Amino acid sequence: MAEKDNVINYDVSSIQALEGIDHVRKRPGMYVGGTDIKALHHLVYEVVDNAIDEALAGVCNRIDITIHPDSSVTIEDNGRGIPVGPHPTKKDANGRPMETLDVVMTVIGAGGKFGGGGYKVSGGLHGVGISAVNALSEWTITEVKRDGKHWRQEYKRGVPQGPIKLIGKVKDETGTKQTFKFDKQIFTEDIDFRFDTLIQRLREMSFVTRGVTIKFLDERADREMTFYFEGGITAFVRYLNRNREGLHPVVHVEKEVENIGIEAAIQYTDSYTESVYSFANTINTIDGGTHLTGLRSSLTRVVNDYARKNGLLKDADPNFSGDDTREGLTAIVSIKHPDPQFESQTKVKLMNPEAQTYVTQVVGEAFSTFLEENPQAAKTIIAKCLTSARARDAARKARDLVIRKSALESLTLPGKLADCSERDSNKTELYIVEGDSAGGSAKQGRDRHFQAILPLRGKILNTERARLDKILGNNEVKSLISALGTGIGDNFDLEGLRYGRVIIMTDADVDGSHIRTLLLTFFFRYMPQLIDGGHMYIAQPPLYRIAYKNQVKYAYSDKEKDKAVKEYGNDKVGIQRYKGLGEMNPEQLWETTMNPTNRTLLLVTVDDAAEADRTFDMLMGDAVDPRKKFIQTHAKSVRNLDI
Ligand code: 0RA
Repeated sequence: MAEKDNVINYDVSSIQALEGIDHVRKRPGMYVGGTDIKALHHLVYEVVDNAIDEALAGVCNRIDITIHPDSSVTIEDNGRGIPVGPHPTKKDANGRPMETLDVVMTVIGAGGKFGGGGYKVSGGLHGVGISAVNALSEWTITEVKRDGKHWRQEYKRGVPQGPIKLIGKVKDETGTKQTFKFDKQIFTEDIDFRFDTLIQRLREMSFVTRGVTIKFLDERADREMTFYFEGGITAFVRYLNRNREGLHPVVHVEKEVENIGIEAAIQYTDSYTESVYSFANTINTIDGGTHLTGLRSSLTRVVNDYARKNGLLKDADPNFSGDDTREGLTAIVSIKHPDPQFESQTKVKLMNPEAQTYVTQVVGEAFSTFLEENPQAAKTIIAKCLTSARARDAARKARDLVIRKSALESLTLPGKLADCSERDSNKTELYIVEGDSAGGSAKQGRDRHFQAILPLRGKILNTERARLDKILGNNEVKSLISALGTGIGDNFDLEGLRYGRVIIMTDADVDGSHIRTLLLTFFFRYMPQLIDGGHMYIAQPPLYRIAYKNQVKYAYSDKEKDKAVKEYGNDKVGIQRYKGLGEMNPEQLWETTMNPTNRTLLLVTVDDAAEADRTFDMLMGDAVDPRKKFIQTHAKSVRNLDI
């Protein structure tokens, strides 16, 4: 090779690509936020985000996500397909143009969308693009259908394995198919993709990306779910209000201002809670931000203006507060911004100030027009706000009274509590157990010296639907509060806590997880200090008992069960699947779940609890399996093998 070529070598793109890949692999934290399970899921989101971008550009209406048995993941879309052919500027080691597909897949920071106009809105991981996913994968196989051709390229740890191959012809089809296997050299913890985590994210994406069919198949467990939403966020609002009475039809507005897409859907209901969600580039901004502030403040302003103008608020009446205009409000605000600024890398709070200005403007205009054109609805909404304002005052007084009373009652311990003898709360534990029969086993199996048992009957009161004064009147909740000894709400005092560890022990089934969600929601809303202080835990009962001759092993996952069976050599192994805690005798429950030397406890973090709270808010119906209802009421074409 001529010397001249070597000079060029120093700044050619393929070398930049190699250095970039190296950097991602050395510093995954900078690109995907670390190497934990959250980071692992980010890999999928990043690729899906790219497909969502195609959908948002109006050139893709199908996204299929499949987790294979080896935990490799395929994401296939029918978008335009990643461009194939020589790249206009990037050069390879010999000074020749690089393959565009390789640039998109390997050059860190090249992003994807260049030249073709249109902005990237889905806000992939800090904008790093699929090249970071590729770099963190043991292997990636990319297939592109574009311009009548079907291409295939393979990468190992981000490096192309030879030239791109033409593997066939296609008719009019276009699209991209990415399969990647995350690299165990990078993700060294024993982690794997979680169906529920992915489904939650995909569901949110489908709500804010209307008209796209998102199919998710988990081949590891043969579970499948498909989302399709024609109505976008209007359907989302209807879904959230499925068990509430809407006071008027959903108000929907969609407008573009200064290249920023703004969409909102609003409906007041007869409930007492506010359910408002905000999205920026399809990402659920769980900590809100400027777009959410804009939505809320514009509603308060419009309601006050209308009420004054129409004599519904008298001169002597004070304005409605934000709390008054939010009671019973269900709303979604979703913005598509070419340059979203987030407070942190985890993208939970939007910071762009102009988003607030434009949302206030667009929502204010639309909602004010709606009130003018629908005086009957306007009256009902304002009557509701008036009631809230009055009730707020009365409720405050009533609440104080109930709290004082429950503080007094908390001096007497509930009858159902099987207390422990130790008094030093640094050493004690309270097991909150679902149902009387499991409670019985736990009482017999425990170490009564330091372990106390509180059985709860059935599902505790649905905390989202009721007001605090009602919740405090619920017997199960009352006994929980008095057993803990801390008081509640403003009167909460951690000093009073009678048990250093509060452990939720429920069955490993759907009902069990429902009850766990309810309890976590209750603690999150009314005793967050317990979670903050690291006092909340979740017990981990085993799923299987595997007996072989006179040996016994317990397995806490299917993987562990398979491993144990293999170790025993498969023959004559007795496998018992525990459907509930009640199926374990007291000794087994002690050995597997309560004995500190054997058990595993999960520490509940504020994140977990917030997640439960959101799941609860978004997904829990009162009676019907939420997913079932979700599918029946809003999806047009849905298949679901999960229920
Ligand atoms: C670069 C440019 C264009 C599209 C894409 C990348 C693209 C990337 C991914 C990743 C997964 N699916 C994808 N689909 C498309 C624009 C192409 C054009 O202007 O024709």
